Amino acid sequence: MGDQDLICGAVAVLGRPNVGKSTFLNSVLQTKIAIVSPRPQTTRGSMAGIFQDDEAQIVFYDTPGIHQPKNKLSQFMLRQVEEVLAGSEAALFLVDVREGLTEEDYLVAEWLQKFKSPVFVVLNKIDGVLDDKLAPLEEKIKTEWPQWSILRTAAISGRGVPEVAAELKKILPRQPLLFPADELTDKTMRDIAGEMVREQCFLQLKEEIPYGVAVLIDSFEEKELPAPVVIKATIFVEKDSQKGIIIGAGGNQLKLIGSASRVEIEKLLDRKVFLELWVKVLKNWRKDEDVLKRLGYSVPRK
Ligand SMILES: Nc1nc2c(ncn2[C@@H]2O[C@H](COP(=O)(O)OP(=O)(O)O)[C@@H](O)[C@H]2O)c(=O)[nH]1
Ligand SMILES: [Mg+2]
Repeated sequence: MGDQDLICGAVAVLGRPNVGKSTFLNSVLQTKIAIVSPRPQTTRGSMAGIFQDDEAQIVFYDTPGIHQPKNKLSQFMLRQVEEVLAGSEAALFLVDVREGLTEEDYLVAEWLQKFKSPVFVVLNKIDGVLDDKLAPLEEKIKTEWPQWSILRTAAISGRGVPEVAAELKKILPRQPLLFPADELTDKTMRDIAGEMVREQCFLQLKEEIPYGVAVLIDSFEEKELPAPVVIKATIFVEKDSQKGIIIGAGGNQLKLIGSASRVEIEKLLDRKVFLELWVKVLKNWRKDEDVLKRLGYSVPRK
């Protein structure tokens, strides 16, 4: 260990679907890299968000929400959580204070029982409740899991988020950096661009449709400035009827998804983007291991 080593470590961000894990990641980095929607199970793979200041490098791993698996895609999602936990020095267990402890939170806690490093229960969405409702919830958590510390945040506004980083600095080791100092994430901009298209599908399409959507970036060309970055992507759906809905009358729905995604990608890259979207049907891709692999969701065989 060198004298100049910073405080440095990997931290798993866990919780049931929709508690605000991806919002927390964006908030602690003060940059939007992880996609967020009001619906559960938006996040499919794990993603590192690398927090860096003069004292520390904290690598936060956003994970898919822990839930009862229903298909091969859910198995992939839960496998991602397992892998992140195995490589982390601490874990944040996010709870939605507006809901209190639900059955799904106990499922998350069960996963964490096997985790031997420090766990912080992060009471998120405190903007949604009065302080006097928090005390009984904290009491309950202290009784259930006395070994874990409790913190409070409103990830959406950033309240309490720097305090989480400060607490982690107290327990993480000093060691050589895990990532180069200027890196923001372990994903490529190409991957994140695809996620931003998928995010718009979650935000703009109704009911079950976004769950059957996968996005593949076919090409990502960065030409010399001032030329825009040219991105071509395919949106895969499971049924012909869904293809019609995504394209919409006169191509209107697809145009809306395209322009909103383009705005988000432009913010991320800080330059002009030209985005071209195609829609294709890939029947039942969520159940097909070979197709899942092609889309980047590979489930290892046991
Ligand atoms: N009011 C409030 N909403 C939040 C907060 N954090 C996240 N949300 C919302 O909760 C929903 C789910 O957030 P997301 O980060 O996608 O949750 P994840 O599934 O755990 O990654 C989104 O609509 C967020 O805007 C918070 O602190 N306060
Ligand atoms: Mg998420």
